[in-house]
Amino acid sequence: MFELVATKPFDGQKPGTSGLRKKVTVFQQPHYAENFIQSIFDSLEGFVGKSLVIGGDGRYYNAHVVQLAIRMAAANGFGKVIVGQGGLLSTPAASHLIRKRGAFGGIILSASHNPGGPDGDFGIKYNAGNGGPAPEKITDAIFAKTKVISTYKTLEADDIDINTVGVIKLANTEVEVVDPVADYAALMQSLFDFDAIADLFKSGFKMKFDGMGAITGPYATRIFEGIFGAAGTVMNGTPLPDFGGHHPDPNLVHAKELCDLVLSPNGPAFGAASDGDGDRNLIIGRGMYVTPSDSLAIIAANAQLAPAYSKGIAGVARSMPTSCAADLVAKKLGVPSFETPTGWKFFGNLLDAAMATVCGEESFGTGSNHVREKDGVWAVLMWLNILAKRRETVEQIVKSHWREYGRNFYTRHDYEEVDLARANGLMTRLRGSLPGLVGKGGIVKADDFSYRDPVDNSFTEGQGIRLIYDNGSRIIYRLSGTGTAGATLRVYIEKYEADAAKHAQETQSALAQLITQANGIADIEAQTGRAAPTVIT
Ligand code: G16
Repeated sequence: MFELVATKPFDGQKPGTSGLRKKVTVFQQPHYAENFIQSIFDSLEGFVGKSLVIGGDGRYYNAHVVQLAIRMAAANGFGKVIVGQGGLLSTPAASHLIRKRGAFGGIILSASHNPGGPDGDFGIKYNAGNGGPAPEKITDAIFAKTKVISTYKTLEADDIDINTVGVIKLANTEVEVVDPVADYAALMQSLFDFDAIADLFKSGFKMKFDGMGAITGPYATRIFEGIFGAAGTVMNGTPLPDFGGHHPDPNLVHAKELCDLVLSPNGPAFGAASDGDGDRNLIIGRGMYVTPSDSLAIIAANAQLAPAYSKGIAGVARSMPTSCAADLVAKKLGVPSFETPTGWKFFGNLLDAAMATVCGEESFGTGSNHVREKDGVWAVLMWLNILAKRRETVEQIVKSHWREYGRNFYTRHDYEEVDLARANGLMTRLRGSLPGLVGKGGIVKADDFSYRDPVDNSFTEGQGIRLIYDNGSRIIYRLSGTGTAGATLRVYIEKYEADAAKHAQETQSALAQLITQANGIADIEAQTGRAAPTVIT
């Protein structure tokens, strides 16, 4: 029944910012997914007889890879596999399940916010026993194994029924199929004041949540409509293999239907969306979009309104390109703030060591120590908890936050699918020009960001070029680690404004001068052939 299958290495199975992401057609090559999964197992030690959580966001090819991952886990000696019903688990729910069940780790099948369907993207990532994305020492080991792999272990067995909750035996391994929502919903109920939120809805408060045809539909429906009784809240709530044609990236461009609704004069008071695998979030109030960086700062400043955080937070962590707004809150609260490289995996040690409680990234990710992933529905519930307690509008909350702390104007310009060699050339040229930039036009620091983890002392470099100005403004350039075609250049631009009389400016105009400088310093048009960004958030 056990089978050892001969295989050959594939080029380019290097995990990026969050696991291995490629086109579905790349994953469909014979042995491609199997090679990567075996390389994960070959990089781990001591899992025989232990549990592995498996689930994904339901995108095209999920159903196939869930089955082969279960067979391979059994053949490699896991004693138990815990799988979400229908092969579904949101990324934060998978993180919770790993922690709750004391599993050895988990395999999450997702390409997150990237489009799905036969021509879309697919992805596989490994999360460790703390529930968080594998740290770099494991992803480096996995990549090394993918380069030398010659066999993988599997079982000769038919697909098993994962559509029914229950326990099935597969060779020596027990496969437990679980309700993907129940444990997660109970966790949320333990963190937030559900009674206060239900009262808010009873008072006539209206909200729309866009599941974007992806994984969070069932979670949002059970919690917002089921527990809070807010019927009609969820739109695009059924997870579909192609996300119903949506690009499940919760931003102003891809969640336009929701944003148009909420920004309209008679729209609901509050809108939110989550991405393909449920870890990102978009927060929008009537007439007021909340940037992820502001959302992190406002959550940090108001977290004590939620029961789980009522005693205060230990610290705040943000990725380097995220605006410095959260640092100002941490300073006022008298708690430390941490600046990490992009990638949720860098928050894991800080959360495990209880040095940070709330973490966030400009890339629409916010979360806390309740799991080891960012968590879209958590962020929405945190906002609902704040709204329920403060009984102010989103706009009032954001504006009073700016009045108290000042406003960090912030934008990100993405140049997608740029030719890889040209994008690398731009970064190399920029890196070379760094020493000459200091002292010009108010630039006081120009470097390539590196990070030494304060917990395990691990060191990471080459994490993004920073230009820091004497007034605190910043321009940052980095190449995305999550794309699957060419390179995506991200340019992050930030300016601090203390004067409340200037807070009402439109973001792009407030940042216009810095944007021109950012384009000029990197010579973006000449280097990439692009006159304008493809996405502005
Ligand atoms: C992943 C990571 C995040 C990161 C984001 C963007 O998110 O988990 O930590 O900020 O990618 O990364 P990049 O700028 O390299 O594209 P997700 O939601 O895609 O898993």
